[in-house]
Amino acid sequence: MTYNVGSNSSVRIILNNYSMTNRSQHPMHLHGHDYWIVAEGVGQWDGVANLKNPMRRDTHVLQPGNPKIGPGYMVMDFVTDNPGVWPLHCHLAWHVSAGLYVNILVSSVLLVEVEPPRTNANLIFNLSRNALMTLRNSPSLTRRPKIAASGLPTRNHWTR
Ligand SMILES: [Cu+2]
Repeated sequence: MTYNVGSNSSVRIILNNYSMTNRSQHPMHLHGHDYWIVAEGVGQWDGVANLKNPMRRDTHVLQPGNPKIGPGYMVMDFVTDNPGVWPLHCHLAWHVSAGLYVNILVSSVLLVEVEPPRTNANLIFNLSRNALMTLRNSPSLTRRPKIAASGLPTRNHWTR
């Protein structure tokens, strides 16, 4: 599953852990960005965010819930300064295998302007082209890629 956060300059994600009885914890890891933990706890978040001195993390443990109080929660803020398709997942291998994984799509319109590096250009261009085929259906996408007949990237292979 992919969540498209569009062109928002920052994003807040609230994660809940409904593991009440087996006390499962989940070290949640986001690729491409560091995030701030602006709140965490057990039960219903009261909406108060610590914006003065929040922890900056790339992985943070989402604590289990309590059957008498409610689910565990963590509230994460991050600045969307890195266009891409970024995994957000539990870092326990068998949990991510079981599906505790989503993609966060950041700034897809800017993503299509990323110039593939010259090294391994063929491989990277083909991967980019596959990604662009998917992105073509995005209603917010106003720019279309021009697929070069040679399959090689050139400096001017994007149309505007
Ligand atoms: Cu986990």
